[in-house]
Amino acid sequence: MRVYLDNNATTMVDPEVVEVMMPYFSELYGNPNSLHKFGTLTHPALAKAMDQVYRAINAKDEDDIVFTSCATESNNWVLKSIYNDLIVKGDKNHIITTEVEHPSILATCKALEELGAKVTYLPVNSEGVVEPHVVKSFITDKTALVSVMWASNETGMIFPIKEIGEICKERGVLFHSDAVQAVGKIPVDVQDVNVDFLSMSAHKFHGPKGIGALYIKDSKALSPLINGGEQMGGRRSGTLNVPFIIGMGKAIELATTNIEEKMASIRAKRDKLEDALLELEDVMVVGNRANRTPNTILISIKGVEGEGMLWDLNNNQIGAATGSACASEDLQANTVMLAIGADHELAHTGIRLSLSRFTTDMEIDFTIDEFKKAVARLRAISSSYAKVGPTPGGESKECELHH
Ligand code: C6P
Repeated sequence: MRVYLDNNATTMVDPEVVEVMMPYFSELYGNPNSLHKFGTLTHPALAKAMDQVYRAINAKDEDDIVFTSCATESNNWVLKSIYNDLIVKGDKNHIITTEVEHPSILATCKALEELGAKVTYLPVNSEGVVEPHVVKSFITDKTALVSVMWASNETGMIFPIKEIGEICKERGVLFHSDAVQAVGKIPVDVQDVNVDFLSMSAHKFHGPKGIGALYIKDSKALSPLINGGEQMGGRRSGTLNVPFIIGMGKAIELATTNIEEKMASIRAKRDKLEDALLELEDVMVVGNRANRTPNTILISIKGVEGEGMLWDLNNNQIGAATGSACASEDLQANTVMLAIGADHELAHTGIRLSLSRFTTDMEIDFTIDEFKKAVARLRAISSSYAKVGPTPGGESKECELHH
């Protein structure tokens, strides 16, 4: 058996999604901007896909959604264009974000700091979440944008987006949320929260890689990141990626239809896995499961290096992660665990397990067995665990780290 538990990195494309995309490669391959039938024949499916994305997040106005190549592009677009529009050309100088955002936010902020922007990286609490009063206390008259993720890719913790949105509205500050790990996993309704910009990515909800979107409330002005032709109203140029947009539409529709039922089914499997792993001595899961996306567990296993654990699981046909896929090659400590106060040793013990609606009970049972065996094998050869041994009374829990 092979078990894929890295669905926060990417997901399998749903076969139903592949099916709707297929005709748009070699049959209906026209450029939608062409005036002949080859082009215009793509219009109905594109309009349907647009509608599917609108419905999924309850966007209302025409032109509020712009397709991009991925969430990294959506995030870069918002930050760089706000910098140009309100900092270079306006009288603001400040952007607020958090210490635990995805690198597509953090690295972009660092680049903007080099150009002269002032960026505040907000600390998070012991569960890895930024608290609304902290956001409020850092907003000044010079703040152009607040950017806070909807849910963490590392821990699954859901952020208080509604409250933060209200604070931004009161203070007249634009609010962006990177909702990559929320859309398709939990309900996201842009009418229910005050969010001006929202990033999403199809490959996180069983759509293809290489297609994302940016929701722009009331289609507000945002200078383009990519200049060129008049596609997407000149806001994002480049020939439309027809099959991928159609795939994203179908994928978001499948993920968000009866989402509560889907969440309950994934949550039951996640909780079964988590409860079983918490039976091990000296393990800790970051964050209260009630406030997490239903598919995610970030577990720390005392005395077991994350990379060693991954290697062992991989040898036993289980794909997991130590954290964000784009930070995994250089064997960094888990950045969210560091942000919530773990020391370097502990932050190297994090393992992220992320399920999907395709994860089966059999796969969970198999993972429980293999995971427990791997922990026993690795602890037996761990010099630090062997020296100190289990913590007396080291019962395991779902918990908060304390600074
Ligand atoms: N996170 C992970 O292993 P792209 O691939 O550009 O569409 O999405 C980037 C991105 C942006 N924001 C968040 C919160 C994300 O989780 C990701 C992708 C993967 O956690 C790959 S690094």
